[in-house]
Amino acid sequence: MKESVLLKQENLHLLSDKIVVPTYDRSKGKAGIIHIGVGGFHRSHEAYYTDALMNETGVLDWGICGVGLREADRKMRDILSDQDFLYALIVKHPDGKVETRVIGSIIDFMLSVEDPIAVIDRMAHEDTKIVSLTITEGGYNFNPATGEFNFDNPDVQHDLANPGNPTLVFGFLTASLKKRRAAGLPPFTVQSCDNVQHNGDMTKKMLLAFAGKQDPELAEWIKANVSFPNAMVDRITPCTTPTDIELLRSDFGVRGAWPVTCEPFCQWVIEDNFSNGRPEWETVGAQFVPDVTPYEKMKIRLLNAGHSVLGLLGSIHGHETIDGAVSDPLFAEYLRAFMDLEATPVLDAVEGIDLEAYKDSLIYRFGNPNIKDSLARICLESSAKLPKFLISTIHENLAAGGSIDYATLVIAAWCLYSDKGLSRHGVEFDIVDAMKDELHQAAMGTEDDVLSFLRLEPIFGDLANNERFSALYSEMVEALYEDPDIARLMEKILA
Ligand code: CS2
Repeated sequence: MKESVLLKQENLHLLSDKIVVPTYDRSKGKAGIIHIGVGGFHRSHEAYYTDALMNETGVLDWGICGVGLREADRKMRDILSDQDFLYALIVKHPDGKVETRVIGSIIDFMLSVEDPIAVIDRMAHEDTKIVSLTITEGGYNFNPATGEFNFDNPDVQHDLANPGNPTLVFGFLTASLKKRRAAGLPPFTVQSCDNVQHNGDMTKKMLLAFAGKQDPELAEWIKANVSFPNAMVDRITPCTTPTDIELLRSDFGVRGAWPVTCEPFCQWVIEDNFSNGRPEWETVGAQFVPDVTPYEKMKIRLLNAGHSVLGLLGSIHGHETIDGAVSDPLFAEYLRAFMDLEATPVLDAVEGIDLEAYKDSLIYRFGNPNIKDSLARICLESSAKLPKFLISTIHENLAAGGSIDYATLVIAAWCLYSDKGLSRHGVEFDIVDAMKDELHQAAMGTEDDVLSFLRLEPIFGDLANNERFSALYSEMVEALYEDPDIARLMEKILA
């Protein structure tokens, strides 16, 4: 067997020439960006764009220092630091072609659980121009039904009482911005890269709520001086599996402990609103626009919601991956009908985008047989995702008198999923959700009170009191509890 090469800076020249490697001098890179939440998506998206920019232009001011705020980030930090912060990005095309590049834009990584002060100091350093975030939908700490900051969270209480020793992102942003202001430095831009509509506005609102409680005068300064560009981000990035690590070794001769696999498609639409300069990401394909609203709504309500439709219905049916579900004609037809009849009527037109073509492209992307995106990943943290991805569409269709059948079945399926935790064949789901217990408790009440699940007000708002919705939902839940053959109900809706 041919020997494989350990992924390290000093070994880059030994790699096969079919792998794209950083051509810039990483040792001279400055960390202009601090990124909180280095997971697969950050590594296939912002870090990829930044690496491509550094390769293309040789600019060195926009290196990335990763930051992990949770103990669970230690593994990523340890693996990346053993590899000089390099990792392989494996892009898998639908026709089987695989491209690999080594990403070099991450040049450092810090864990706040080891040294919170060092993280605050790094964020307050004059080289830091942007603090970007992928903290997942749940990380914004808002109550989805009211949209307000959740002060009941014990970690928030801790951070308010301990400004020098925070645990959550808002505590770190507040402490470091305070330091910058005291030092007379310009503030960094806070750039959200999560699937939250108006992600910049949302981050600003949450940060101002937190900082306003801790230091009202500082909150005023943040409000007046810090930019929070809204952005739409897109690249399907499944969880890394042992097969990816093996493919990297067998087909590319590289030993890397935590590569990232993703689809070829990549999109980043950003509002051009930065407090302290920005990389020229447009050189490598990002789009800067004055208003990102229509793009983000389109993506969240079609792509992310489409994923959730396949994720929950598909899990109950016994599918395991997105490509598996969408290659089942019933699921493909149902998905398209949901998009056409429920999601599209409440979307705004996007200049320059043909929605029909966009939907076709989503179905094509979902069908990529080499991206084995698991339904378990899609169903992760549904309580933070569904209010934005799907329930908002239901609310808007209720207000407009539009169709709600397709989405309502997904909510009924979510109730069964949370209650029994089993597919119709009895396969157990591994449910990961910050609200797992509440979801389970509420769903368990269904047999006594059919609307029990809907009474989770932070998720559903007042849907339980909406007669049209609750009547339809009750009928579907009853049918599903009687016989979890979800395909039968899908066919009925399609008929
Ligand atoms: C997915 C997203 O988390 C989810 O439910 O829909 O991670 C999706 O794959 C990305 O937003 C694609 O850009």
